[in-house]
Amino acid sequence: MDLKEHKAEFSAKGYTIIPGFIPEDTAKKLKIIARADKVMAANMRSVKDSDGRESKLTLWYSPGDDVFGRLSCSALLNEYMSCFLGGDVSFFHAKLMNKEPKVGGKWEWHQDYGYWHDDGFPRADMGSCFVALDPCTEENGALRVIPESHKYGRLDHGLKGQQAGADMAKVTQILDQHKVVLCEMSPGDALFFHANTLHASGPNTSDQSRLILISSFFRRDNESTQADPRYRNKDVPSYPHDTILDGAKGLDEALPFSDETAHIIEN
Ligand SMILES: O=C(O)CCC(=O)C(=O)O
Repeated sequence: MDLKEHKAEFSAKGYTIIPGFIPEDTAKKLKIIARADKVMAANMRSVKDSDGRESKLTLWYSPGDDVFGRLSCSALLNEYMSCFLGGDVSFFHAKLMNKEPKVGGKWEWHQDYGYWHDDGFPRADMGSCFVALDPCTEENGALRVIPESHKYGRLDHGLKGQQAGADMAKVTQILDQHKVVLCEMSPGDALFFHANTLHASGPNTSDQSRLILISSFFRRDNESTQADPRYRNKDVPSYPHDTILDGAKGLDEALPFSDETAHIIEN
């Protein structure tokens, strides 16, 4: 599929998968860097699901000149996201998310705009790019999406475990109309999805980890009405897509990491 076809799919279904968005060996090197990254580990938080199982995530609001920042700021990623959202985009945040073998938790059905709305973004012109660094399979908790759910507008969200979950009565109605798609992915594949697309994932019952990077964006004409600089347009560098590994290091400890539990976790 070319970019035009991916855009048509994104618009119709609320998501599109780009196989081999980064080369598989680059994804594997990113995984090795993440595994050894002491800054990532020091800024990692655990999020409990409604069964008490934990997922781990490290989230930052401004990209550094490291491999993860370079991927989030790749000119190609920016071009795709701007195309899918229909206008120039700003970086919002990025997060490395790990579900450890056997113990990693599930994520409830939710829309990202379900809680990003509370950060003052006027419209749902926002989206994310999920890049697989490990294989994502049903057993280790691959993402599931509900095609076309982005067309239903923002649903109410409440707390489930330490996660924001969408109103299940509404989700059930939507599920009556649309069949869930399990997004099994290989390292290097990218899933672009709209902020109103309902998504969830199961626990990791396998003996393989499930490490991924999610970079999130908002349209520049949709920055938050709040003064908080984390939610306002940011000027960040743009890197050629094939120079991701030139930032051959992990996260810088000076990055603005999330140190509070807004967004997805109850204090
Ligand atoms: O890691 C996952 O499986 C889901 C993550 C997610 O839904 C999110 O960050 O919004």
